[in-house]
Amino acid sequence: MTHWEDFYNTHLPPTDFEDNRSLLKEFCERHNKLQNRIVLVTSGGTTVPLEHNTVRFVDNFSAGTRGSASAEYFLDHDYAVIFMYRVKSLEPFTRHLTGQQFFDMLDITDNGQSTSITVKPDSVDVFAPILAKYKQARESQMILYVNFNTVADYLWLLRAACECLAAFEERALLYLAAAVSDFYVPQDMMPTHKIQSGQGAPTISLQLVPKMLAPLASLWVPHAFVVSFKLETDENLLITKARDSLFKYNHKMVIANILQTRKHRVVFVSPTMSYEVHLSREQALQGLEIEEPIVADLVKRHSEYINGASTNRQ
Ligand code: 9Z3
Repeated sequence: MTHWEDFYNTHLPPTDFEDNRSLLKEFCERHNKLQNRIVLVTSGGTTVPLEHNTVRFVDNFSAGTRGSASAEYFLDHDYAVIFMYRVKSLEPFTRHLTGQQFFDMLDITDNGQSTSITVKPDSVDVFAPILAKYKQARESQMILYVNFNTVADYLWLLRAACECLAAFEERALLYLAAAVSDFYVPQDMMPTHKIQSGQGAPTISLQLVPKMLAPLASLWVPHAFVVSFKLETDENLLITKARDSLFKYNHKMVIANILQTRKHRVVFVSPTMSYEVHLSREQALQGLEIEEPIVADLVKRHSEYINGASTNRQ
């Protein structure tokens, strides 16, 4: 496996990297001065391009539901939120109005002189609270959006965000819900142009992506409350793999989930305990989202962690 430092030495940052780095710096400095709590929410799947001029790529499953819903709940708990997401995956607030839903809420009228667009009366009740919360978050500058496509984009942004979050020490929470590729084609092993089918079926050799949780938890943000997600499809592996990850990277919490049941069941695994958070059928039917209790539980644990740290320092 490539060492994490070699990865940054051999992979160019994305073209908009410096712009995003400035945005991250400015956002973090402002919220740190205000002594706010901050959370980095990663969301959506990373891609692995197979060609430099990318026509084909390998993708990781994630719609971005977990991350985008959680970002909204963290805002409700007064956290400043860095929402780092895959381009075109779900985003906080707009996630409630996807596809044609939004257009179906609107009316258009044309009296020959002017055209006006209005929200249908029966849609106002749905749209107004979402819009109000969105406006509140944007106008109070409590949320910053940065996005990625490839696993390399993601890893560059992740490190840059951590560099800015380090100053928050225990007040920073990292909520790593993005589905990050474990395998990739290194840039120096990738063809420039589209792979041609005329040359026969290609054999594509994937390498292991370095595990960035290691430097992240031990070097980049050693005082932060770091929570990672573990996605499995085999229930028999779920808890063992979550424990392995905690043991290896020494962070605070792994939230384990199975692909098919992720919307109504997760298991919190910490070094000292494990417990399940789940939604009943009735709760799901009432429209409750599992991200609400997940975030509420983490906010409580984060508070205990911050309080513990200040007691230990006295
Ligand atoms: C998750 O396990 C997320 O909960 C989901 C959310 C991706 C399942 P959706 O976006 O799905 O709501 O559709 N994320 C972590 C996935 C991951 O790649 N984790 C790595 C692993 O399991 C370790 S950090 O090895």
